[in-house]
Amino acid sequence: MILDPCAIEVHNDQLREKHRRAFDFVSHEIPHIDDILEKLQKFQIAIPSWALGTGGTRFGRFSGAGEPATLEQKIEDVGLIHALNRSSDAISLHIPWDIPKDANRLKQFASGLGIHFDAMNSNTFQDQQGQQHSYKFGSLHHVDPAVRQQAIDHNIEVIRYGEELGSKCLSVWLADGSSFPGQLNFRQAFQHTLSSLQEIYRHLPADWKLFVEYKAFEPYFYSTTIGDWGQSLLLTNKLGPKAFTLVDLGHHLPNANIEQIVSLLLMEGKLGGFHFNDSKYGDDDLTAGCMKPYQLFLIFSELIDGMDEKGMAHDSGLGWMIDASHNLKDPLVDLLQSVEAIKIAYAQALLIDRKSLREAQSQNDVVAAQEILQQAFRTDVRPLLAEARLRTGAALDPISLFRTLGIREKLVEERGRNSVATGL
Ligand code: RM4
Ligand code: MN
Ligand code: MN
Repeated sequence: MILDPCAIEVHNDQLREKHRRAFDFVSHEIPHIDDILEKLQKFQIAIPSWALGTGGTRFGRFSGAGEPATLEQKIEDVGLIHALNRSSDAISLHIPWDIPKDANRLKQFASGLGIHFDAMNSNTFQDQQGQQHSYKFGSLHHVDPAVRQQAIDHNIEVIRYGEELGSKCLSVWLADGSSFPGQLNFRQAFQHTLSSLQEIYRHLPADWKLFVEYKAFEPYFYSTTIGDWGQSLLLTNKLGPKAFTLVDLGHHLPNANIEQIVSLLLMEGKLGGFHFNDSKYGDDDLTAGCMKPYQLFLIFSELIDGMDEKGMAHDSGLGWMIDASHNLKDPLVDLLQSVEAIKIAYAQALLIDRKSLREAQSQNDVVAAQEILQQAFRTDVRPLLAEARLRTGAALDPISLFRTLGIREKLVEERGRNSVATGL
């Protein structure tokens, strides 16, 4: 389904007056408003192909209806999100869930919707039918060189698919770990992982990046071979200048200070990108900003501060992506909510009075520092996001338009009740 641009115009006309009042109210208090609006228009967040269908838990999966059953349909779904918010112009594929059969045709189809291909993701956490060696005891860290080689070859194949589609990045997340003390030799597992990644790195095209994602737990329970940012940073430092650490918000132990992690990785020039989501317990993969919006804001505060210091462009300096799973809400609506929450945190962080904050820090004025941060966090920036959308031809209220147009109902009509997306 392709959205008719007239529908957006009609919708915006209905809301324009109300929006104008809200925007005028907030904007005259904000000094560099045009600069902020321009940044908001440019800022894009990629959508993972595996978040477009219904996610499951280990207890069950309650399928939605009208899920995208083919890669074309997944691209079409991202096209719909982007048409509504003009803030999600890329899709991230996971191989082998999304093997492109005719890359040129897919590329053309995607670019017709204003979509390009973000990071490619490899999968060595599941066994595929007909696969020679099992990943039951890991992949790149495995004790058996034949298993490691199979996982290396898979990653090289993923790079090839990505090259055909115009992607510029490989993201590696390993499930490798152990569930019982004594099961693994930690040093050997790390060395195997390093040499396997070095082999993959050798096949990385010159203008590509390699993102190494870490996760503290799951699916194994005792140890994870790339368990935290320190272990990822050790690897990316040893690998070379094209290797970076990827931060997935749900992959930390409870109460980890993620904003501090981000700040130091950025300082070291080793932060590659983000997987946004939110959680109460762990890798819950919930809508970004639904649980801890203040944390998301503090993360963006560090990002902007660190990126500005290095002269990095906010929109293209790092990889911005959602990594979520939708068990209850319509995935498309949930993704719209996530993008909105991420951009709210970004806009609020742009409002921070940096000069006064530095002054407060240098005076050890703890009270002033908190006031400055919370002044920005408590500003309602939603009219700024709406204005940025209006200026790019997106909908003033994407979720209400999604609902009034009955987009999911139309997708169900087209695809049927039982179409199921590949993924977890
Ligand atoms: C993992 C991790 C990866 C993603 C898979 C599906 O927990 O977050 O980024 O590829 O889930
Ligand atoms: Mn992730
Ligand atoms: Mn995850």
